[in-house]
Amino acid sequence: MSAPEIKKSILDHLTYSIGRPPSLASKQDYYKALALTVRDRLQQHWVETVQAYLEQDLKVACYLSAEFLMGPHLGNNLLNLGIENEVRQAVKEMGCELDELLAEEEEPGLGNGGLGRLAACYMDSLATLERLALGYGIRYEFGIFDQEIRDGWQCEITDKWLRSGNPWEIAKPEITYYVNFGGHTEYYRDEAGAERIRWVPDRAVKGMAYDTPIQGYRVNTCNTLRLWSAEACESFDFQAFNTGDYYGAVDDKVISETITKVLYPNDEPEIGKRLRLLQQYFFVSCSLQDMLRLLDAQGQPTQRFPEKFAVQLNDTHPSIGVAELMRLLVDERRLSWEDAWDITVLTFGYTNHTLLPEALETWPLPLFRELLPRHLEIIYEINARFLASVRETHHQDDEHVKRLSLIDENGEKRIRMAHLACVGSHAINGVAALHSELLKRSVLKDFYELWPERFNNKTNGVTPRRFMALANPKLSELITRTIGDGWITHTEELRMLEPFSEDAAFRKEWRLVKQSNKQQLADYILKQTGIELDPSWMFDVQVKRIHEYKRQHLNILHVITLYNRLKRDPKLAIAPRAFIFGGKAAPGYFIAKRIIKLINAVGEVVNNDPDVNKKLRVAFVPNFNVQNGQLIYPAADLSEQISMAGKEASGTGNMKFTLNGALTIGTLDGANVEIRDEVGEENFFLFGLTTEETLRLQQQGYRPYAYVEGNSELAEAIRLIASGHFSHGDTEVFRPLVDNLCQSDPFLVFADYADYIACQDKVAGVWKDPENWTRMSILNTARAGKFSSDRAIREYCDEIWDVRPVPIMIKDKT
Ligand code: NTF
Repeated sequence: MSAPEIKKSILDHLTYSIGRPPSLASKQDYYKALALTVRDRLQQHWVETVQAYLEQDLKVACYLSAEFLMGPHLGNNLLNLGIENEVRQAVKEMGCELDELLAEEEEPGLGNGGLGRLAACYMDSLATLERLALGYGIRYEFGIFDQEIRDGWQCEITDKWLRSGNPWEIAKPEITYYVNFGGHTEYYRDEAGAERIRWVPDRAVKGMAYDTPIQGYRVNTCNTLRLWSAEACESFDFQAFNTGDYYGAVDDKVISETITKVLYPNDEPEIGKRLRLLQQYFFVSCSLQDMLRLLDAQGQPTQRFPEKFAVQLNDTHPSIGVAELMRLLVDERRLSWEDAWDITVLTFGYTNHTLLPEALETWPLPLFRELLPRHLEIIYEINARFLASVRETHHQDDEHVKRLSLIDENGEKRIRMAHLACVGSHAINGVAALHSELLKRSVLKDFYELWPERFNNKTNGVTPRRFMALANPKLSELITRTIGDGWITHTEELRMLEPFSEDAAFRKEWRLVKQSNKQQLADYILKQTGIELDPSWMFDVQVKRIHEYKRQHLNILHVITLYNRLKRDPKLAIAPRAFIFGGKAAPGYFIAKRIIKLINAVGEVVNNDPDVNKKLRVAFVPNFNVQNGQLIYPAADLSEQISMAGKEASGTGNMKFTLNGALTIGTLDGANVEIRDEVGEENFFLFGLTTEETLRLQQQGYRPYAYVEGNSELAEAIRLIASGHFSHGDTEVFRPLVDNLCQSDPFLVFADYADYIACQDKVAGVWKDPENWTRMSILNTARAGKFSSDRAIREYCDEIWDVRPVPIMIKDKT
């Protein structure tokens, strides 16, 4: 597509789609006209992709996820289509700057963090690797809240991402499904006189599809992200209306539409929320009905379902799908239980994303019975058959059987969704080598002993398109100029950079790129926070959800330690550092919100004290999201991956930093272990207890206060926080945090403190030798190829889904 063609299309869209004469058009209008121009192009590819699917007997990967954290579409689509230069020129001729139009896009924040962003990276890789795929999820009207910082505290602002419309989605009013809730079940006799069960629901909502095209990088494959939006079945209950109950009539509509209103802003699920269960069932039912419709449309028998669809459960959120597919096959399609079960297990795969016991989803039985009475019966039946087979073939004792049961009978009875997912899937995986091992040893041990062959590891990955080529154009240009552009789809080729780590001229260029990225971030931070950062300082960055297990408070204890050292001796020669934090806390997470306040409070003191602010600064970047993440990762020198060992399933931010040449300070947790293996231990700053050591320490009876007594720097830091030094004398505000650490410290912050500080001192030493630091930085990028989501998706496709590449030809280019 040439610049003149693009220009014409934009002008056409201004006239015909938006209805504004160019002289009156705003930046937002131009952005939309450009987005529609790009979307037209995607649609051509999309139509060809769907055509290939219809003509050939192909298998599709269906990724079921309650979250898709896509980030802005425009820049990514221009990159993947390879038309950025043409578009830049075209809009320039119309008096616009492309960067200004890019800034007009509201990011669709339909996810909390790692889990939702992983789904987005996987969609990019599936299309780029020319694998047919459907992403199925929820079209939340309000995504993750926008975070503002007021007086150091997090404030949550509703995310109205749809307020100016969404040019990337196409509503498909013809693709709708009914989803039932509530009511009861009853026996009846079918035509043949056989006794069957039917569900008599007392409510229904309609789910409508909104499709977003997902374009692969420089290929013709364009897949679909299909998000479901809930609508009332009829806008009015006419009977209620006629009897004069106007508000009652609208009520049903309001309740129905509530289902897809808002994303739950917790990265670790909270238990027992009724609307959350409704959301999960709603999108899963729509998605499975959609697959069955696609199967029918191709004239395929139901038995072939697993040959046509591989359905991956992104955590347990969609795991009700196991019971729903059984219901659709047994109740609606009248398959035998045994046939339906074979189909179900062959179809599903389950990915676990967390070991935190409080995050394992369970639903109270009464709630389940009220909303999904038929599914409860189905789950009972699955459980009965499962436990019978366990008793029979594995001779398990009662205790064992109890532990495996889909129903937790300790206290209030609850359905264990992870157990349902395990029983209903032929493949079960964790998201990093360590995590997959720990799964087998802890939360899923009993299932592993039953079916070791179902367990496997799929280490996470991130897309190098968005997180390198798009986010870091300068580094990408340098790399491409040096080793060619093959790395964008074959990140293992980054290895070719290794010898250049010994090339002083190359190192200088590498440093200049980093410097320029840091300047850009410093400009952004100044604008957002008023805090000035010097790009010649070390940028020490921790961005991720705020969570105790991720230990942002360990990081801030290091800041306070340096502050104390400088206060004691203002002439102390320490390497100047900017500490950059970012991340949202769940609105109801009391301690996490106080950690944000503490970071800002320490920042206020440090940044305004002339004794220290020439060597230390602290900035909290508000509203960390995909968009500003793309500014942050390329500007980091040091990546903080300091979770307590055994708690972070994988992490994916760690990979984004490494690919962009940051060095990591980290524990042996999640994918850090594999990052260190790849880049070499000499290029990684390791500290902290191992998983085994943390378990041992906690078994022995961990006494956090002993560490305070044994370490004067730690004691001083804690004393300062407690004394109100960072809170204008207020000794109450951080008391819950300090008490929690001193009395229980569930994530061993104190136990790891001394080793962390020692390691940070080592970091500072290495930083003093810029040539060596740069050498290590280059080697980090060069050896991080494994962490591309292309590698991860190839493994899923080859080892779990059996989904092959299908090159798409564009037949008629007019
Ligand atoms: C997250 N899990 C983990 O906490 C991260 O370590 C991991 O990188 C991502 O998943 C992606 O695999 C969750 O968000 C959840 F919901 F499972 F707790």
